Formats: sequence, structure tokens, C-alpha cells
Amino acid sequence: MTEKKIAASVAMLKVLEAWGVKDVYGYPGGSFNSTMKALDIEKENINYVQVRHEQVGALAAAAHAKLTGQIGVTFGSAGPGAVNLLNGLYDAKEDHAPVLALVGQVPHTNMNYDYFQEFPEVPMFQDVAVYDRIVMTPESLPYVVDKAIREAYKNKGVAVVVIPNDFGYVEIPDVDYASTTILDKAEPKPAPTDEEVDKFLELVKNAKRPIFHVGSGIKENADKLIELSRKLQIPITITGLAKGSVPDDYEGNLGTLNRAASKAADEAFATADLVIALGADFPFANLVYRTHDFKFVQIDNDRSHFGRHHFLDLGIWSDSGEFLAKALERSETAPESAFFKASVAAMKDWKAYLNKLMHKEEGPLSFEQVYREINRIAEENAVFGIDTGDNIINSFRFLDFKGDKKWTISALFATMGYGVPAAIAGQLAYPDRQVFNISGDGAFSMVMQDLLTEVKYNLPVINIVTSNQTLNFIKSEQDDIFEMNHSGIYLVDADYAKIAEGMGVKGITVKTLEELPAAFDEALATTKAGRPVLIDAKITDKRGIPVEELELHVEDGKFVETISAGYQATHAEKTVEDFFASYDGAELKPLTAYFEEYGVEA
Ligand SMILES: Cc1ncc(C[n+]2csc(CCOP(=O)(O)OP(=O)(O)O)c2C)c(N)n1
Ligand SMILES: [Mg+2]
Repeated sequence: MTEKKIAASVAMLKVLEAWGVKDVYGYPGGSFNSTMKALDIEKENINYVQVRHEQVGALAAAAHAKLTGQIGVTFGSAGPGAVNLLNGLYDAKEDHAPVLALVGQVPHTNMNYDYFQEFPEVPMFQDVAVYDRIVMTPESLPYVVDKAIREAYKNKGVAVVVIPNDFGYVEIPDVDYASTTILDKAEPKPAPTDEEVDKFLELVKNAKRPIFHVGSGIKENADKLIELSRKLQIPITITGLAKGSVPDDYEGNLGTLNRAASKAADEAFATADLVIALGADFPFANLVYRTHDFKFVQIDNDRSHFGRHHFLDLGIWSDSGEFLAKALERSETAPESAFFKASVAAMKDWKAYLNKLMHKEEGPLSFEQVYREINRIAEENAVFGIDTGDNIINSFRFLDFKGDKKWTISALFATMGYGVPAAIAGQLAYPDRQVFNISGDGAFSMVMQDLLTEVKYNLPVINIVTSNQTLNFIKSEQDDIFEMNHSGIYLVDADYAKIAEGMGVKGITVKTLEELPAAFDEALATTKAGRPVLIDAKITDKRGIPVEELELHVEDGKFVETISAGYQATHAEKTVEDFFASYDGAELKPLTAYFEEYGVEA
């Protein structure tokens, strides 16, 4: 037994270091001072990032995990600090991101005496955590944290360790508490059998309009997917999290479904008679997968996920790469498909429309031109933190994901206030890359105090605030509710550039199309000089085209395209043509026009 001693909290930080943790996001409190002391002692080896709100710290940890695949670490003090973490921890849980949350607790000698800020914290985190423990002895503190990290990785979720403050000061034996010295190897990948793949190929052969729905499970296997898509003539739709993983410039990639969607994807999906879900978790399945009957194949590497979104005609437990490789090996090239061609043509039409909007040179400033400028100055390997709201729809439609770009959103939890923390985490994880935060005015004003964090750590983030003085994403929903006035969605405007300046961030306001390019040039120059910048883009509260209102059904053996009855009841537009025209898209054609052109049968 070693004679050497070390403070339990320092031993715990050494465990984090052994796991490769570089940055710890949090906010101090009296119940966390033993760890704060250790963070000072260990400051050469681990970096404490002082955020201005625990929610921002937890969201930054979640974003770090989503961007890098490595564990994110956050902390808060007992009671209020702990509660403030919850939003970010739920984001991590929902997007399956490994995160460790260290939570302060009053000294163990004061526990159960209703002491100041003493709460039973383990129950507070029960629902969000995959591992949730209070440390019972000083000696076990580093051990429990090591175990927590293993659980967070294994279960792709949040591990919570509650630390009675006094334990951290206690000297314990100075030994290696981290389990990371054990050589690690990748988990074995489940693979399909020949029979399973043959059954899949049979279903494809018997389908008239098969379609892929691909999620983040595609990982590094997009090349194989594209090869199979071409070979079997199956167009691809994707979930939001697969955006960028399946290249946008592959002609058979129709993009995302539902509301943050492309027109061609929603239309083609509505006619599919076979849906092949590949590594896809789709929170809108209960809507989009219920519009019509189709056969359903699911390929997933997690057996607990089968059937969660649709009844199965075939379920294949497999890694996406293993499945695609075998499917390529065992399939024969399919003849050219009219459905594939029509879908590709509809997507081309949609892309031309988006391009036209981005390059519009008259009229008021709107989001499309802001995205054009972001694309213009974005570097090949830029990192984007994108906030919840219209920017989700718009980034899926307009942001150019080509190159080695990285991006992160609060996908399944969809919390507002994600952009700033994600950009902070992105810039710290990738100091040599260009980093953007794209936030709506509502979302930004929930976390704008943390511009101070960008300043404190010299993070040259390009903050774009799409300032439309509304909660526009919700306003659009209210537009479609029968006999409802707009309620609670207008925001008092603020001079966000001035607010930024007050915090030490270069602030630029843009009100017109003419001012836009110069503002972006200036922003670029500012960040090149190492300073954060904020562009407050005063855009209109125009709504992007709600392609989810398009519906297709069969009449007399032919597909007919309409707009939903709900939309018709709340808007003047009755025909698809009027609908397109009202969103500046008179030239858009319904998918049915392409069906006719290429001879697609119902
Ligand atoms: C914390 C939180 N509160 C409320 C919502 C519901 N919500 C989703 S988008 C949105 C509006 C976002 O407004 P803004 O940030 O201004 O972006 P815009 O849609 O106007 O571009 C709201 C209120 C949410 N997702 N998260
Ligand atoms: Mg807004």
C-alpha cells in the first residue's frame, strides 16, 4: 500500500485527465469548493471553463460530446446549481451523448438535517441519468467517477455523481484510480445473415416505390449507401441527425422529412410503398409514418429499437456498414426506375428554388440571404452550433455542409438556447477551426450572458442572431390553427450588437440586403484577429414554405397532390400552384408533374 496521499477531489480530477477530459464546464458554489480547490491545483492539466449559467455548462458538455464523441463534463452546486443543469442533461440524454455531471452536496455531517441548500439530489436526476450515485466515502470518490464515465459511454447517456463537499478535501491513498490503462477495443459489430439480406432484396424487388430513411446510424458508411441507392434505384430521405453525413450533392439524396424538410423528400415519402429505415430514430414517426400504408424494413444495431416507430415486415439487427456491404454483394443492378428519376428531378427543382431565394437581390432582408453569406465565408471545416427555431428548418435547407464541416443541434430535446453553448464547446474542442453560432432572437436572449464566456476565453466565435422580433417557429404553427389569433409570440426588439459590445464582443447590425456582404466581411476579419463577433441580422418574420402541408393520394389509379385540409381552412390558397406561388415559388412543380413526365404508376 502506498504511503503517498492525495486529496480525494484531486484524485478524482486525475481520473478525468486519464480519460482525456480537457475542459470542465460549470459554476461554483459553497457545496462545490473542494472540487474548485482541486481544479486550481490541477489547472495545468485540466481546464475549468467558467460559464455564466449552469444550463450553458451542461449544454456545452452535451455539445462537446455530440461534436467529438468524447465525454463532456459539467458541474453545478447543491440545490439551484444542480437544478440549472437539468436542461442540458436532458439534451444529452435525448441525443445519446455521453456526459458526466458532478453535483455539489453539503458536507455529509450536515446531510439529513434540512441544512441550507440540502436536497436529496439523486432522485432529482433519476429520470435523466443512466447512472446516478451519491459518493459515500472520500476513498470511493475517484472510483465512483471512473465508474460513472464507463456507464456514460456504455449507455450513451448522462452519469451523475453527487459529492458531499467535505469528502473532496480528505487525503486518500495516491494510487491510479482510473480504469483506462486497460487496453480498449471497439465493440464487435452485429452483421446480417445472407438470408436476411436476401429477404430485404426480395422486398425491394416487389416494391414499386421503395425509399430509404437514414439516420445518424449511417456513420461513415455513406459511400456504400449511395452505391446501393444507385444500384437498386432507391432514393434516400434522412433524419436531421444524418444531415451532412449523406452528402447533399448526391442527386438521390432528397433530404429531411416533415417540417424541417425538403419538398421532394416529403412528397416522395408520401408515395412510398416500402420504407427502409437504416439506423434512424425519428421522433415524428407517429405522424409521418402514419400517413399511408407501406411495408417497413428496419436495420438497427440496437435490438431494443425494433418496431418502436412502425410495425415490422422485416427487422435486421446489424451495423449499417455491414448491412450495406452484404446488400451490395448479394444484389443485382436494378433497371432504371421512373420513380427514382422523378424524385431526383423534383429535388433538382427544389434546390433551384432555394438557390433563387438565397440570391434574391431586391426586397427586405430575409433569412435566405443571411444563409448565403454564412455559406460564402464558411471555411471547409467550419463548426456550427445551430439553435432551435426557424434556424433548424433553414439550416437544413440552406446551409452548405460540404467539406469536413461539423455541426450540432439539440435534436430530440430541441431546447432553445443551444447555439451559444454549442459554439463555446466547438471552439474549445477545435481551436483551429472557424466556429459559428446561429440563433434566433428568442433563443439567443435565453443565454446571451454567455457571450462573456467567449470573451473570457478569447473564443473567436461568429455569432449570427436572426432577429425577427418573433418566436417565428411557433408563430407559423399558430398560423395554421383554426380561428386562433397570434398569442404570446411577439418579442420586444433589442439592439443585440450593442449588448454584445457591452460584453466586449464586436457587434454589427445589418438591416438591408446592401449592408449584408460588408458585415460578413467585417465579421470574418474580426474573428481572424482572434475576437468574437456578433451580427444582429434584422430580418423579416417571413415564413419558409411549409412543405409538410403537401399531401399525395391515389385517385382513379393516379397520384393526386393537394395541400392539407387544415391549411386550406386557415389560408386562402386552395391549389398546390397557389400555395407554391404564395411562397415565392411559382416555378415549383408538384411531384405528380414529374410522375407524369417519367411515367410513374400508382
Ligand atoms: C427552452 C424552450 N422553450 C420553448 C421552446 C418552444 N419553441 C421552439 S422554437 C421556439 C421559437 C424560437 O424563436 P427564436 O429563437 O426567435 O427563433 P425563430 O423561430 O424566430 O427563428 C419556441 C418558443 C423550446 N423549444 N425550448
Ligand atoms: Mg425569432
